[in-house]
Amino acid sequence: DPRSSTSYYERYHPLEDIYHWINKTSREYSERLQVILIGSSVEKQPLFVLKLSGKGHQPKKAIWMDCGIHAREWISPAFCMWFVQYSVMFYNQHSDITEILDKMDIYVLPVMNPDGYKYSWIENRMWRKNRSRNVDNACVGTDLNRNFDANWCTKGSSDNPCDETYCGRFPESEPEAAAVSNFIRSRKDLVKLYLSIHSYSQMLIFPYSCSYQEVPNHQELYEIAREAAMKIKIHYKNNYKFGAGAKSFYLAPGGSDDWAYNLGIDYSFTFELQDNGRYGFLLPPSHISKACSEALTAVKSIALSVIKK
Ligand code: ING
Ligand code: ZN
Repeated sequence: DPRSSTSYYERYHPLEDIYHWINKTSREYSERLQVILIGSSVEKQPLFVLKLSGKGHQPKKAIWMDCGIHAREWISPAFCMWFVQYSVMFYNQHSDITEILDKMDIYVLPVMNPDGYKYSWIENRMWRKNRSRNVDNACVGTDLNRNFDANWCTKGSSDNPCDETYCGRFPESEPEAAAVSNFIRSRKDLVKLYLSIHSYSQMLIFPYSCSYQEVPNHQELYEIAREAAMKIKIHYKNNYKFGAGAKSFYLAPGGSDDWAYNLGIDYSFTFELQDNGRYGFLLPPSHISKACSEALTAVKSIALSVIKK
């Protein structure tokens, strides 16, 4: 059909399509991909992780990457899908992804918040939180990126269920956050790099966001982020800011990146993809290709930096 000149990866997809894609892709590339069920959401949607691996013996060091913590950030699940497709297509063709996959397994969770994502397609395009009910409050949803155990529910989050940054009843009270935490804890000695993909504002953020304190390897994280941002600038002429979350941007306690860092994963980054606010969360499909390509450049740059340590 000449009218559909854009590929599957240059469109946004509803939740059911993403589940179908996970199934199809894992069967098509069974040599490279394994599906792991790590838990389920409040509304009992499965949380599927795709494990990407190259050649070589198990167990290997690993990279974790999650997308779609926040429902309305549609470019984020689109990036996880883009990344998986790129990896399986260009393994053994592009030296960078081949080297990465031969040295590290990559766990990709395309949609951490499936209930919220679905809700953002059907009911409210600007929904952010998950869809958990509160006992004595009509307001729905917990902010999953305030529900992790890192200075949980302090300044920069809210204990009011009606707020967008509601921290939940206790750390990991939400099944989506608990599933991710439990899975990573169970492989904590293997996971060397934690990546969490959000939008928007074009930033590469590293710990801490939950306090103004500087982490011990701040300088190293700063250099890794700077190099990744520089590559985006060179190849895509786009500007990404970078820095420690709270100091450079704003306080955000209970985030997954800080939790992962405190668990002992020394390389932990949150990406904020395109754009800078022109379209915000409503990034048009025509921008997916460039947004994902530049983010891919940054992911590869950071992964190769970590491998070289
Ligand atoms: N931003 C993230 C949030 O949870 C973040 C991540 C943390 C950004 C700290 C900047 C500083 O607020 C979005 N867009 O969700
Ligand atoms: Zn977000």
